[in-house]
Amino acid sequence: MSFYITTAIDYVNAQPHMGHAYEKITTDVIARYMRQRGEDVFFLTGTDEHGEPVADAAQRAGIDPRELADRNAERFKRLLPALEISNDFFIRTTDPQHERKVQEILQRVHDNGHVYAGVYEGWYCPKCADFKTEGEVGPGNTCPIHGIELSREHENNWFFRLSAFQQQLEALFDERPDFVLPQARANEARAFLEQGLQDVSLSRARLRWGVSVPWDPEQVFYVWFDALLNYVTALSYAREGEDLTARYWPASVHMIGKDILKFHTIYWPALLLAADLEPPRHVLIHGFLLMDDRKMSKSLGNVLDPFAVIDAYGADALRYYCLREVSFGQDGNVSAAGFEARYDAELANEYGNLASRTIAMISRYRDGELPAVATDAALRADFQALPEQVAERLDRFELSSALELIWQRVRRLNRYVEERAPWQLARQPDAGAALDQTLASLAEGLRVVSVLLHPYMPACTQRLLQALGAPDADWGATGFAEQAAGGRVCALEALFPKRN
Ligand code: ME8
Repeated sequence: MSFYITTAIDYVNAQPHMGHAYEKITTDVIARYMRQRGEDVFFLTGTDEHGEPVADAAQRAGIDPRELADRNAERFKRLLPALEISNDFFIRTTDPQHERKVQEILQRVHDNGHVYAGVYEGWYCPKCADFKTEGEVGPGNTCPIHGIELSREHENNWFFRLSAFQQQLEALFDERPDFVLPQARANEARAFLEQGLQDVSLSRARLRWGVSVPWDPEQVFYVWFDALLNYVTALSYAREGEDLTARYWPASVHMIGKDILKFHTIYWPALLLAADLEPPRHVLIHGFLLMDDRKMSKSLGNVLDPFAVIDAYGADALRYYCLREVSFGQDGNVSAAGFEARYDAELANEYGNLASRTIAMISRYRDGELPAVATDAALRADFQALPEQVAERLDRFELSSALELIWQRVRRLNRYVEERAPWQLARQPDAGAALDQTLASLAEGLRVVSVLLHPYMPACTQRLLQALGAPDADWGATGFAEQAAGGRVCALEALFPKRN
């Protein structure tokens, strides 16, 4: 089955911060899990380069928007391999192929009768690039997200007949209770819909930095329509000489943050219907990373630099921390102290140390030879239903609770070492068989948790599986064997070295 997953595309008005990294990581966990399951996955991410957010930042920096976009897009692009993100393509909305396709699709929306000329009179936030309804305006006519004063706009532009899609969207929400996930976010989208939809501006008259409207080249498309369409346009040119649209559309999952829910759960399906395209299967909404209970954002100046954390501790540690510390779907505080605590206690100690001890004991007591004996039935029983339970959660995109289940088994293995005390068995001349069973069971448990942890921490789990002589990280390898396969272990450098 094809599985197409996307992240939001990031504004290039500033450099990437931890919130951006978080969204890439969570999406990557799902993409890697689906590949483990043998699905035909396509994973898209990229940058959103038009509109006021970028044009205004470029003006403040005294440079051309294209120069700012080129400079910052490069940084967002560099973040991906640094975080071990397995995306299949990186789209920039300034790609000429994207721009042409946006014009083609929106021309179709126009020709289908969903566009008309009108006058926009109301509030606008240039940072959100959002025309605010009266209900969305904060006290003193401010933006509730950015806290800045909104501008009063009055301009002739083209309108998209969003209101005409009220009933179709209601039907979509009725028929597909999992269209928006988690459920609480679906309720939020539904509440917006129930206020009654109003038509929205499709173009901007005063802005030059955008895709020009083919039937009125004096105007550019409103950045959100240009940006949303990336999910479709990318498929037409991501692979040279090939159009992947039929293979991957409709998208399986759009991963986004909660601040852009309205655009993805209301505007986007309506626009797709207007363009004779199918809405995506799921819009999956994550919460915000906070620092000291405030949203991390460039304008608030409280950003953690993901590059610095990766340089110091590696991508796996950052990926693990984000998924473990913040319950997926909710907001959560992150901090350097919190990161270090989990790094020491969970990664270096519970997992890293378990791995080094296991390999060291097999080397010392069995000369690196894995005993090919029956594994411990009691330990095996504790792993019995694990793959199914993890899959059940991951199929519902419950990323943190799946990780919690796996981590319980990491802890179980640590207890097993203490219970069996292999160093004592090694000193007893008649305990050879017990020691064989203990080492084989430990290695098998470690192998299973590592396969399950692979989507979360791809690099260190791969290293460990190699060292155990069992590199297969596909889903078929998640079962705890009754009979250990044997083989040899090799030396393993510390997965999570002690911090200085
Ligand atoms: O909204 N914690 O771009 P963007 C978690 N270009 N996620 C966060 C976050 C935080 N502190 N801050 C931002 C845009 N995000 C548009 C999207 S999609 C067609 C166009 C998330 O750079 C945010 O919720 O402001 C969004 O999903 C993504 O980062 C990009 O935000």
